[in-house]
Amino acid sequence: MSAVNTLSSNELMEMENQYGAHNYHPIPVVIAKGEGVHVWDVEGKQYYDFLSSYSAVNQGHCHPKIVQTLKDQAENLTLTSRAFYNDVLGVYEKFITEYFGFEKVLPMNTGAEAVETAIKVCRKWAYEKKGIARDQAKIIVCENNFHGRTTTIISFSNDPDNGNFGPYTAGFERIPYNDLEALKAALEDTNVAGFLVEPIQGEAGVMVPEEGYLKAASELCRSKNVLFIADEVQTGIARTGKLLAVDHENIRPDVLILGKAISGGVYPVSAVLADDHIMEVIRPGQHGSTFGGNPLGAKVAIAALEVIKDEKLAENAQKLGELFRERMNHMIEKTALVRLVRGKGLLNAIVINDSEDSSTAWDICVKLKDNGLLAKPTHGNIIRFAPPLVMTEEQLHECCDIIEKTILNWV
Ligand code: IF1
Repeated sequence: MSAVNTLSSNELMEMENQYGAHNYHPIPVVIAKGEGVHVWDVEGKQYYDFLSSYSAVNQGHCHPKIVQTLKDQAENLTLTSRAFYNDVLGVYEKFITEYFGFEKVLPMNTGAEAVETAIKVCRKWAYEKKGIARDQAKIIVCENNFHGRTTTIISFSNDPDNGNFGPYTAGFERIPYNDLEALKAALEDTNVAGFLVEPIQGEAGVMVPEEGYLKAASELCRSKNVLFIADEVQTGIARTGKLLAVDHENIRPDVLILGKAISGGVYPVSAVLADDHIMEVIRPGQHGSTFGGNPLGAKVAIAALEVIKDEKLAENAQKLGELFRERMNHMIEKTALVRLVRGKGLLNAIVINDSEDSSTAWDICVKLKDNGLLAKPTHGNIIRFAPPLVMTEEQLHECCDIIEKTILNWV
C-alpha cells in the first residue's frame, strides 16, 4: 500500500496535540487506510480493527457497495434542506420503516441528536397523549448509561467527568440497570413518560442484562402507559447477532433510536422510529436539522442496510461471537490476568483482573497494537472487542491468537 501522506505518524500525532482540543486520549496509532476488517497506519503496518469505529463500521471499512453509492449520489445531489422535497428521502423513509417495522421515521445525523429527538417526542407525547401536566414529565434512565454528549444527555449520565458542565436539564431519574424491582417502583410515579435504555450497556463495559430483563421491562412499561425507548445506536444493526439487540427477546420498543452502523460509518446518519400515534405529536417547525434526511445520507443508509441482509452479517456475528467467547474462556483458564469475557454476538469485553491497576488495560491495548490488533479500554480495566461483522472464521482465529499471545506473555 502506498502512503499518500508524507507526514509521519509522530508528526501527525503532534499536530493533533498542538492544534486540536484535548477531548480524547487515543491509542498512539495513526490510521491512513481501511478495508474490510483491516486498517493500515501511515507507515503501512496492517492491523485488525477490533473497535469498528465504536461499532459504526459493522459492514467493514470502505465497503465497496456503500462507497459507490456515496460517490454516485454525491455527483447528483447532496443536500436540499427540508425546506423542499427531494427525490430520495421518501424512498429512504419507506425503506427504513419497512426494514424495522415501524410506521414513521424521523431522520437525524448523530446518535446524540437521535436520543435528543426521542426525548422531545416522548415528552410531547406525555403532555398531548398521556395527559401529564405541563413540564412534569419524567424519563427513567439507568445507572452508568451512555447516550451521547449533549448538555441534556450528560445531565442524566453519572460519569464523574461530567461534574463541571452544569446547570443540567431536569426531568430524569436514574435507576439501577438490570433491576426490575427498581423499575417497577419508579413506574409508580404517574408522571413517568418513558424508560430510556440500552439493551446492552456499551460504555459501561458491555453489560449484558439478565435474559428476560428487557422483555419484562417493556411489559412493565406497557402496563403503565410508559414509552419503552431502546437506544440501539451501538447495539443495533447486527452487532449482537440479531438485527437489533431487542430481537433476542422478541420485543418491539415504542421508540427505537438508531445511528452509527445504519450508514456503515461512511456518513453520519441517525434515526428515530415509532408508530404514528406517537410520532404524530411532532408537527412542522417543532424539530429538525439542516442535514437530517439529506439525499447523500439517505442513499448511503439504504445501501448500508442492504449489505447487512445481503451478507447475512447478523448470522455471522452470532456465530463468530460464540467462537470468540469460547476462545477467550479457554485463554482465561490459563491466566490470572483476565477475569472474564462477556458479550453478545460481536460486542464483547474482557475484564482485566481487579488487582491490576487500571493502566493495565491501556498497556495491553498498546501491546495489542504492536502485535497488529486495535482495541480500546473502557472504564479503566475493561477492554471492548468489537470487530467489523464481515470477518471470516479464519480471521477471527488469527485475532484470538494475537490476543492470546499478548495476554499469556504478559509480565
Ligand atoms: C464518543 C462508548 C461506543 C452510544 C449510545 C448514543 C450514542 C452512543 C448507546 C451517541 C455513542 C460512542 C460515542 C463515542 C464513544 C462511544 C462508545 F465508548 F461510549 F461506549 F460506541 F462504544 N447511544 N457511543 O453508544 O452517538 O452522538 O456519538 O453519534 O467518543 O463519544 P453519537
